[in-house]
Amino acid sequence: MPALPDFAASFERDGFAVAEGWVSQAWCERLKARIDELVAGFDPATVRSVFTTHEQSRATDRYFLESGDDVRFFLEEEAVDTAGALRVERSRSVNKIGHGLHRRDAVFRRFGEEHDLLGAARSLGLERPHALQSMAILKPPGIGGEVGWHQDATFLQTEPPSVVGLWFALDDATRDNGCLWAIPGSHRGPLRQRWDRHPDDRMEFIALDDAPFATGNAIPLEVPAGTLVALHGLLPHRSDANRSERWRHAYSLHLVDDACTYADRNWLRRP
Ligand SMILES: O=C(O)CCC(=O)C(=O)O
Repeated sequence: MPALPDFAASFERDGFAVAEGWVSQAWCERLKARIDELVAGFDPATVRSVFTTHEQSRATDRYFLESGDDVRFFLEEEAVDTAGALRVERSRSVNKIGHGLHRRDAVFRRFGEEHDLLGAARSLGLERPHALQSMAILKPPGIGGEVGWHQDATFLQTEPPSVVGLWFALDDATRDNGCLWAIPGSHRGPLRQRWDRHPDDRMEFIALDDAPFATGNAIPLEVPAGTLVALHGLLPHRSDANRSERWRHAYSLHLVDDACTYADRNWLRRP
């Protein structure tokens, strides 16, 4: 793995840090091949959840709530018709696979070990990093949906906030195929909302601060395959829909600091 001399410094300054060439082409291909295998083996009829960060309805969905330590499939919003039937071929119907790939899938587990992702998180300030949630994000050509502006600390809550995202481009990510966008330095702003799990499993967004995100300062993070993008948990980020002809696969791992208190109200029960 390449050395990362100014990685932590830019992470602190901008709220994100970019390391091109961190993952070999061979590993990118291996992870994509594993994603293809998983998709080939899944039965769309079992899927009850359509992923979108705009919608609270997913909140009531047990399939989602119990995915924390499992390998489950979430469909693209546009992939199903009103009767729930697939409108596109299965290979392009999946939005993401989550949220326990890093524990439950041998290939993703090996990837984490070989790349010392816990060490990477320590270098970004986590004292006792705990890899909590993982996602293979497929962003299929033509249909891959947008992800709205959000802070990851909304979805993985510790006191104080500690979540860090390690996002790996498995394909070249450009504006055309829905690369990440971020607002440099905006991780110094407050957490805007929390996504709370109530004792009855109802989920609710709780407003904390109505300061708008300075989206006018947003920049696209166009990166080649093999790039690691580290994201501070308070950094607002998003991605566009993929209306291009090219895939935009990514793997995303979220870690929290076990030196901080993990809130009971998190959607994800710690395995
Ligand atoms: O890959 C994307 O489009 C969004 C990823 C993201 O928001 C995350 O990993 O926190």
